[in-house]
Order: sequence, then structure tokens, then C-alpha cells
Amino acid sequence: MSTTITLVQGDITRQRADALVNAANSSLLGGGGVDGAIHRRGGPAILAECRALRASRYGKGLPTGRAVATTAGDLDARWVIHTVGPVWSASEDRSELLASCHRESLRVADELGARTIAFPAISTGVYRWPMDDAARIAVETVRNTPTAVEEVRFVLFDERAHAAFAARLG
Ligand code: AR6
Repeated sequence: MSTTITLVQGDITRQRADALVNAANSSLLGGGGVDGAIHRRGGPAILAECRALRASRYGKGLPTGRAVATTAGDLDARWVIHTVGPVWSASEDRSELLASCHRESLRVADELGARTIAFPAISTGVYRWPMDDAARIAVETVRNTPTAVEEVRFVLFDERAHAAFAARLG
């Protein structure tokens, strides 16, 4: 089964998909950007499951580059897959961690049986990763990761992000 990569410009919390990926932080307890929007629109059930994860498997938080699923609450999806992107660093190459976010999210999606998944541009907001480089890593990683997911949809918030991903998709 081959995976189709699609792009849309918009708000990821308005998307319908089996799984929506959240650009979370290690605490799993919310934040700004995509994370804030997902918890706002998804309602308290998501945070309740995140708190349970912190009380059990992830007492020290979810490590950077890893992914874990919860309910999607009131969102038009079955699951939210929370992943923690790396903070951009000019002095240290953290690309492998950003690639890992995409690989691990797809691995979790496969475990769940998700066939459609929507990703935001992980790490390109509060975590300051340059958009063109993030688009390169995201698209290359999805292309190179074997998965049963049929559609990987990148949901880009603005025209600049959409153009960066479109350029990489070719
Ligand atoms: N839908 C799609 N994309 C969005 C949305 C949305 N509703 N809102 C923002 N973006 P960010 P990060 C874009 O900051 O850089 C949080 O506080 C945004 O323009 O959400 O991985 C977490 O709790 C940018 O291009 O995630 C963490 O502490 C991209 O999504 C930290 O931010 C990612 O921006 C994670 O930072």
C-alpha cells in the first residue's frame, strides 16, 4: 500500500482524520500554538488522558522525538498523537530528533490502525526551526518510513509554510 502525501493550508483542529498530530512539549500538559488549539477545541478529555500518562508511563515527561496517543476528545478524529519536537539550535544538529517525531508518530498510527493522519509543521513555531529545513526533514522522513497509513496530510498554518512544503513535495 503506498502512502499519499497531501498539503492543505489551515487550522489542524478543523481537520477530519483518523489521527491529528500535536506539536506538544514534554510535560504533555498543554501550551501555546497547535498544542493550545488542540486542547481548547478537543476539550478536557485529552488533558485527562495526558495527566494519566504522566502518572503512569511518562512520569518524567515524554522525551523529545517520541510520540504517544490519546483520545481526540471533541475533535473530528479518533486519536491525537502527541509528539515533542526539538527546539532549534544553531550550534547542534537536532535534525534526527525532528525526523524521529515523524517516524514515531507514524509508528503509533500503525499500532492504532490509523489510515489518515494530519501533521502540523512540528518545531517551526515556538521552537523556531527554520521552515524550509523543517519541510525538508518532514517530507523526506515520511517518504522514507514504511507505514500502512494511506494519507499523510501536512496542515500548514499560513501561505509561507504551505509554499515551503509544496516546494519540497515537488
Ligand atoms: N493549526 C496548524 N498549524 C498551526 C496552528 C493550528 N491551529 N497553530 C499554530 N500552527 P507550535 P512547536 C503552526 O508553536 O514549534 C507549544 O507551546 C505554527 O505557525 O505550535 O513545535 C507546545 O506546548 C508553526 O508553523 O509548535 C510546546 O511548548 C507550527 O504550527 C511548543 O509550543 C508549529 O508551531 C512546541 O513548539
